[in-house]
Amino acid sequence: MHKSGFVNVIGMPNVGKSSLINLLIGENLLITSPKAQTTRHRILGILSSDKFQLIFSDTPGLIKPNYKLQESMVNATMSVLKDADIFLLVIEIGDYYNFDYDLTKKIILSKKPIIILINKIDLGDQKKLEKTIEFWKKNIPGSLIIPISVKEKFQTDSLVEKIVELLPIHPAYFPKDQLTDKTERFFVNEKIREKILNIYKQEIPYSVEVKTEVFDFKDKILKLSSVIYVERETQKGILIGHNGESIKKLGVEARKDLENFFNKKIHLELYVKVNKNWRSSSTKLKRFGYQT
Ligand SMILES: Nc1nc2c(ncn2[C@@H]2O[C@H](COP(=O)(O)OP(=O)(O)OP(=O)(O)O)[C@@H](O)[C@H]2O)c(=O)[nH]1
Ligand SMILES: [Mg+2]
Repeated sequence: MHKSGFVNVIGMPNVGKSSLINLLIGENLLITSPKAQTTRHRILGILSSDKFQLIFSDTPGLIKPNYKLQESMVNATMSVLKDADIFLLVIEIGDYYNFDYDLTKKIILSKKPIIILINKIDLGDQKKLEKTIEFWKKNIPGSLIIPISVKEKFQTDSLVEKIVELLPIHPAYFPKDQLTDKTERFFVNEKIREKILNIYKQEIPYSVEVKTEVFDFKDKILKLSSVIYVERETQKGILIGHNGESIKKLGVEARKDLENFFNKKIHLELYVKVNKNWRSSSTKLKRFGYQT
């Protein structure tokens, strides 16, 4: 008996969706950061064994869109309604919000199984946790609620088993050694963007898009050349920094991370270019691989 299905993960920004999937698939695949709106695409993370295949979908956090890029992020998240076998709704301890008009309401109406994961319980006390459980139990009756801490790996070991129980009997959808639906180049872009989220402040991380132009494995070295696009000339200056110090730091950190990710020696070149208001142009977003 083989089980397989689409496990679609949704929740507000920054609640730990990507961190959770990385932990469950046992790979540092998806980028994470303390800043909201880290994830911009729907990305699959696949966990296979002899007996099952779980196809997790990471999604951008639920937001009200203000510009075209955010509209595309919302569309990416909405697409989980079409193919889910089960939903994981990730909540942060202490989060009570009105979900009447958002995707949460739609997933309830879909009648698919929902597991509500109350994450980051290492940040709260018992009283806060009880209040959070009470709210979600009342608002989404009949769903399984599990308090977890991805950071401390609390109650996460048994999660895979619980998800498998709820999945249909079905053959694998993907080859058993496949980890994701995205390309290696995509993850180079993402890892560089992750470092930008960590290093730069204010609007910079939200104004950049990374595109890897060269991905070439030769003489045991993976040669990468990536362009960081910003929206305005002033942002280019900030990215490069005084005497190029900021971009140098970015290059060093990104290279280290990419060497771990690909398990290869890496030569990384970074360029910064202005692509005026790319976040607000459907044509430009499409060229960067966003669905608009
Ligand atoms: N204290 C604590 N921090 C956590 C836990 N799980 C995740 N985090 C942190 O929360 C932050 C956000 O995690 P992400 O996995 O990027 O969150 P996300 O829901 O994917 O965020 P978006 O992609 O922006 O929607 C990161 O700094 C994580 O390290 C947890 O259990 N406890
Ligand atoms: Mg994320």
